[in-house]
Amino acid sequence: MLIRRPGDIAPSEITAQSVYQDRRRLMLQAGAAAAAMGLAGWTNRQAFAQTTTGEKLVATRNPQFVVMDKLTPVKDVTTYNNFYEFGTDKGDPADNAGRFKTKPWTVAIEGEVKKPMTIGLDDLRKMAPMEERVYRLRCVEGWSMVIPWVGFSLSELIKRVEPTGNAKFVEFVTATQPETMPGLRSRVLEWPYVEALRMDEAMHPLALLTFGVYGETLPNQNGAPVRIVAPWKYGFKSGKSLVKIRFVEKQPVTSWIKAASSEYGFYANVNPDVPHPRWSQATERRIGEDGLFSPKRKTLPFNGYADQVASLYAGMDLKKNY
Ligand SMILES: Nc1nc2c(c(=O)[nH]1)N[C@H]1C(S)=C(S)[C@@H](COP(=O)(O)O)O[C@H]1N2
Ligand SMILES: [Mo]
Repeated sequence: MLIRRPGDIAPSEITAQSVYQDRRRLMLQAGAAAAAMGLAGWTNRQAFAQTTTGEKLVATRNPQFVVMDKLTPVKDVTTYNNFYEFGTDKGDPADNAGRFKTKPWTVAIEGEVKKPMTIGLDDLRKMAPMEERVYRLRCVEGWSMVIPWVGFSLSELIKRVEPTGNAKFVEFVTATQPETMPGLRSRVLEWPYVEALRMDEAMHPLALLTFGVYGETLPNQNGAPVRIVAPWKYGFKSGKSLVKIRFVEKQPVTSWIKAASSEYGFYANVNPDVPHPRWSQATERRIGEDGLFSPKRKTLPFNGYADQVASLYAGMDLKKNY
């Protein structure tokens, strides 16, 4: 028999991206049978721990944007979250985001553009072909994940709305639904959660307008129905549940800068050489993989994307522009 027990399979083999896709197809065809035959356990859980609301998103994997690290199990991706609008504990978003309303959904695109528009989610999704990309995500708190997102480059949207010469920054305004977001009652941050990128950063092909994860639409706790992912920056730059994209001339004051400008800067590029004032950023813990006693994992400059993005910051002092 070719059936092997999970214990016989090397972890690297189990979670390689290609295996994930093959397994996904295989499991869809023969999920129950495979489970009964002994491929159950965490293989199955990893493929299907997705929340029940997810719909399949057809996407083509773009190998140019796939890191080879082991994928973080979907269970961790969808239950260990930062989404302060739903509470500040890691489990709060998964526990509290169930009532969040994502239908109907529109995104207003305004400011310094020739073609401002308010666009419905379905039309937004059709702006460009969906791709699957595997990115590292590094939170400023010192943990990281490896996540298979679904979306397309934000630049696709930007090109269509034709920014004027005055557009120097892009501001992302995220949802506020007081009836469904218990965290809005707390004053940890100023709401709405606002983030921003410089125009050239927003145009970089890595900056992903993201609609899904693990082959399905985003769970609410991950920023449904549409969010940004800028993988070379600390996770807080990647605003969830976008309702407005504004093109502006002046550098926006983001929620985290308002909350603590000495701790969180505008650029927030992942940088092991620039410690947070209260902790080092030299190492990280990979969620779902590294335990308390695992050796420290080195954090990479620009989260490992230096080859692709370092030129955006040529001549800039990245200690000053943290
Ligand atoms: N609207 C909003 N977006 C947000 C946050 C938030 O609290 N509110 N947290 C950020 C932080 S700190 C991180 S690390 C990432 C986490 O994304 P994930 O939960 O999908 O891994 O979302 C970012 N986007
Ligand atoms: Mo974060």
